[in-house]
Amino acid sequence: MDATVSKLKIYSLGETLVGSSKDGVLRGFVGGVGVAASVDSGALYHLAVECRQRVDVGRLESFQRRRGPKLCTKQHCSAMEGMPYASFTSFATKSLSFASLSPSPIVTLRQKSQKNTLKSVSPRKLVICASSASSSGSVVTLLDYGAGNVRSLRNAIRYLGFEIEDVQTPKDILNAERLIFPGVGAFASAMDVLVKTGMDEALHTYIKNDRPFLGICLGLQLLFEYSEENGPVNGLGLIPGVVGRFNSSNGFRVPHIGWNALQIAKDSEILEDVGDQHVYFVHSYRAMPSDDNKEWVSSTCNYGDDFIASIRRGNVHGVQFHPEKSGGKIFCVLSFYLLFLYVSDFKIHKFLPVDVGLSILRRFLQPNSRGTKNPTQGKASKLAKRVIACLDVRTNDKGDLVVTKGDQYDVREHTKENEVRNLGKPVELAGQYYKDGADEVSFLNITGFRDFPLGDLPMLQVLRHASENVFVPLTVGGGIRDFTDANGRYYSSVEVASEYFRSGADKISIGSDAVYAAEEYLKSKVKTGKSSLEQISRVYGNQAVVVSIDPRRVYLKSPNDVEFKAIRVTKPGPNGEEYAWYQCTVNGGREDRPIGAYELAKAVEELGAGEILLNCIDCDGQGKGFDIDLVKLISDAVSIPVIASSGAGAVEHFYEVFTKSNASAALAAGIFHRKEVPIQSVKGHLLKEGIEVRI
Ligand code: 1PR
Repeated sequence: MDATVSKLKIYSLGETLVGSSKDGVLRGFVGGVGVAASVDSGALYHLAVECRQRVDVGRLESFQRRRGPKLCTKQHCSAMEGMPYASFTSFATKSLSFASLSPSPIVTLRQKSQKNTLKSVSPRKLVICASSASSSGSVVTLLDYGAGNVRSLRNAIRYLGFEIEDVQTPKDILNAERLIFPGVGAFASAMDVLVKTGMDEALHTYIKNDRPFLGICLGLQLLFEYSEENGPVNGLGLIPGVVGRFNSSNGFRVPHIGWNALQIAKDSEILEDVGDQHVYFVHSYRAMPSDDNKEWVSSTCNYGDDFIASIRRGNVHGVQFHPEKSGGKIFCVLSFYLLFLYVSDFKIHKFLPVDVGLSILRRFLQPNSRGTKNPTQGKASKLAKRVIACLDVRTNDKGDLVVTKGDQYDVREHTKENEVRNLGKPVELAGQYYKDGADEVSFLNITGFRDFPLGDLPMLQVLRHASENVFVPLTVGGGIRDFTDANGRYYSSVEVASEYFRSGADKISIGSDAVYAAEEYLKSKVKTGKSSLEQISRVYGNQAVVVSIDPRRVYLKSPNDVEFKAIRVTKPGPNGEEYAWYQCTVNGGREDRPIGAYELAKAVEELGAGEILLNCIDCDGQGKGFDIDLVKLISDAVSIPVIASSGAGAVEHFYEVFTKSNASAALAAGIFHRKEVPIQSVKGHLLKEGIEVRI
């Protein structure tokens, strides 16, 4: 028996529990459930702790499925330092005999000699010794100037077990032990805030003093001399160079959205575990490597030209990509020990997976953590085609928020009850698709056009919960528009979008309101700047705004029969028609509008859309493949990325859409929900056929 256990690392939360024991009972003050290792004795514990904090039933359930504790050696234990929680759960199978967690109490953990059983202890007998925040090594300072969504980053940091302290004043920057600056929004407004608050000077001093710093995306760009974004606008001037816009004239779509490969230029330390795996980028501006800044550049990425993907000098790091969104698996040597602990027959044949992006963050947060010495060599070489899982969400007749899926947008069962088809729970499915390798997860609140999204708190809750465990981009759509509620309170579309971003969305998707905006724009040829699309993309950047198009095919005898763009279709219509145009609809396909998908796509690109989600009502839920004619038409018409959607029924359909059109991503719903085709089979097939995907 361990007579004394002074320090426990709790990996689910990563919080350090400081406790002591004369009788084998560990005492502490943390919340959550997880796995713990005693740093003193090398003993491994399973741990359930709840203390004045919300019980996360989902986690609790998964915890209870885990295998019971075993002893491990000191060596194993120290090797576990820095391991993310995800690694512990993968091989967990067996149930623990745990006393139930009552709503109020504290620690329920006891180690007994040899048997290592865990026992519930009455809270009365326990002494709270320390809060996790008292361990300064686990605190990171975040410079969030409130211009956008940094919830994903917060979630990722917490997931890795770190506490966050927010910068309130320039002094907080100077006092930070470790500072993360996740720049979001536009360059000019970010610089404006920094200058007005005096944080620019504090950042200068902090970085000049080689204090631990990680700038993400705009947080990297701001270190350069100036940016061409709405400028030129002066930056912090710490790194020689200019931030300029990608050039879309050479056929590369802007924004650069998706998973691209890094070329490591020098020892970057934080990228050590990554090798040449894909990481997630979403941006329209970038800095270029030059002789003047080459001492800084630690990796580049190619997208038309080589641009700076990361910098490093001493303790100062910056990444253009998003580690917090670059979930995905690498195999970590350290996991060997854990596997040893959890696999009873000791047949160890492979290493456990660790999230790519999170390992980058972890290396910054915990520089001495040990990862794999020789990064696993992936096959990443260029921008990967994305595979997206889509969850159409709505309230069913019982009032529960469910994932549903229609056939040609009809989501009701054709039974007497005519109920809404229920294919699962949104948060669970999103988590599952993340684990299965989805490159993005989209939530479409399909009744958002009639229900006010800010009144739809369950949907916001879904986002909040999903974003805690999903470390790839989350898009949410439905009901994004200006709104006046029953009390006469007016909400702008930016407020609605902001609430979605705050709740965990990385991108928002606009359907009906974008159609009205495009119609207006085409009529007047004037950009009023007042549409939801224009306003949201101005505040959050166009890379954060997707326009979802719901067109329906209308066959024609002649292309001249309509004023909108018509094409010769591959398969003639029911009466032998050789042409069709694609008529846009609003309100979930319920209302046809006088505008074609082609005209709409071009208009919304001009109005500030960063990406198009291209559905097709005819193909939706049919499983017969994407409408290649439509996807080709739209992906050739615009220079922003296009996501092909509707109709996927087999792995071959993904190959077809990527080889016959310029789609950047393909989205499916039904086949994933019904478990007919796993995401990994889609990716496996694409890889086999020579199409680069993130593995
Ligand atoms: O108009 O801004 O409120 O946004 C509403 C959003 O909800 C739009 O993006 C619209 O596409 C979506 N929506 C509205 N009604 C429905 C419906 O199905 N009744 N779903 C709906 C659209 C289409 C796809 C679907 C693919 C793939 N769903 O997202 O997931 O077709 O399906 P498949 O792989 O099974 O074929 P606003």
